[in-house]
Amino acid sequence: MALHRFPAGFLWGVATSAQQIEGARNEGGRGDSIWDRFAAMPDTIEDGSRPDTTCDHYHRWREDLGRLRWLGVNAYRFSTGWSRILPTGHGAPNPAGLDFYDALVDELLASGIEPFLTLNHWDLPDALQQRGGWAARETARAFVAYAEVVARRLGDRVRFWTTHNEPWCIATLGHEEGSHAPGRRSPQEALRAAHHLLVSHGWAVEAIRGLVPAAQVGIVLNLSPAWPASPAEADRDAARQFDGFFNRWYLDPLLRGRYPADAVADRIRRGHLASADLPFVQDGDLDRVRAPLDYLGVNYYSRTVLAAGPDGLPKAVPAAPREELTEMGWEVYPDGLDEVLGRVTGEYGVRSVHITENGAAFVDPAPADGRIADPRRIAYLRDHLLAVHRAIAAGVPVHGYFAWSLLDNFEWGQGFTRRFGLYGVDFATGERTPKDSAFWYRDSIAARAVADGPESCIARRKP
Ligand code: IFM
Repeated sequence: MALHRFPAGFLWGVATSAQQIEGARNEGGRGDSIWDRFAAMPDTIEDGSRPDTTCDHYHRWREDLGRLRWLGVNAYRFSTGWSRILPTGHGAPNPAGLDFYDALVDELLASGIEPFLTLNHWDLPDALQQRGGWAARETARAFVAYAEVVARRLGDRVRFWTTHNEPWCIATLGHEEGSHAPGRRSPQEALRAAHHLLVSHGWAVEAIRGLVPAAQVGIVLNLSPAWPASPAEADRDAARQFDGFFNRWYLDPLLRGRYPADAVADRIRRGHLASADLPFVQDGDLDRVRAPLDYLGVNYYSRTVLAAGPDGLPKAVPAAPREELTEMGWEVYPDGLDEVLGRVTGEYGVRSVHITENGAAFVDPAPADGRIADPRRIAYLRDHLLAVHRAIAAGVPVHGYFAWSLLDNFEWGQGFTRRFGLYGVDFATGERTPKDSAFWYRDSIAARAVADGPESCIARRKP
């Protein structure tokens, strides 16, 4: 067994998001978000649940902070609830909403924990959705106004700022597939939404830098290497198509100032665009979108293996036996993290990366003796941290790692059926129980190192 030490100054964190943990839907002046409305619609959430109370972090935040201190993290990634701060999306901010995050930030700093703040983790105020949501350019302006409100209040203490979390999910799951809020099914709206997210990112970077000169500003993308299911030309093209819309549709505008031509051509072929003249892009937009990033946040969970469907469209296929999948159906594939890191820094020239989410949902047993045994989650976290360590040793500038997630929480369309937490949560009582992975992570953080072991050697598979 060898111990793999991480550099001094590395950020060891955990991540959460407001809608998934806070609850207190109607308290403290909060307005509804699109997820409150979506979850109240029939057949939208797998277990019919709603995020109204979820982990009740709004009331239990001080004890949750104690958990962060116990873990020994030196950074905490959280999001500010947009509809808690701007209940109607516009106008005067809600003082109680701002006070909540103000106190959280103060307490984090007093505990020696760096706040790593995300502005948009999917909880668009429902009032803005009623005016068109992300498909409307106006929402991009509303986002910048919100960013300014938060930066004015917290910019004297918060150094790390993230504009959006996983814009692909908002655009594609929310506007094309309809499985996420706001539940739209229009590829054309999805393309508009993606662009408005990107342009609002660029505008917000500038606004935040204007208000907080020392800010480190970035965006968080969920990236997944696209592998063809076979060497057949059709499968290789399926992988290219998937990569074009999942990864490059965001990486290219942000880092090169243009949309990927082949992916634009795919959308024209599918009838989602009339021509390569993208109607939603206005003069100067792409220059703003490519505003230099202080860091890129990478959320990595798995690779995606693609075959050509009967219609020629990419179809994700299972790439591993059931026992190598998490409860999300995602293959455990740590080598993909090396691949993503190599790509963003090599091909795209990113100079600083934080792994802003990485973790796994597994079925956990009931607590016994005050803890929950979760060996598969430990193995998952360890093997991905070892991938990060390999990347750093190879010279890749990775500066932080945030385990997803501190607590079991509201997993969007899957409700409370998928558990990612280092702490188990009994959603009936709010009681939290540490999992063995929490103890393991705490020990690793204390040692600033991760130990490998015979069982950590995941075979390097090819499909
Ligand atoms: O729970 C989500 C999170 O909100 C965004 N990234 C993926 C996680 C697991 O699905």
